[in-house]
Amino acid sequence: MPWLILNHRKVSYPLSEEQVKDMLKKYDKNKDGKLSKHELILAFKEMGLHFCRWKAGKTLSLADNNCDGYINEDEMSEFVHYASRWGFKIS
Ligand SMILES: [Ca+2]
Ligand SMILES: [Ca+2]
Repeated sequence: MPWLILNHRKVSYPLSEEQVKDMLKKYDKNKDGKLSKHELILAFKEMGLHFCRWKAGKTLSLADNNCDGYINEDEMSEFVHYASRWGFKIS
């Protein structure tokens, strides 16, 4: 299992893949079990990332395997694998 460190307001702490998924699920505002582009933007903003809109679009183009325009739980795992480029650090 990958371990991630999220740099958020200068506090770094290790995160497992499950913890990252739990964090993302909190932003599933309409509780449909998947993240829309709008929900991704909110999540990235809260995580303190820059270029949230661009990253939300990028997340959909990279991780949306079934091309329905949403990120479901399986696809969140895809996100975790490349999230290290965006201020997440794999220790
Ligand atoms: Ca949703
Ligand atoms: Ca999808």
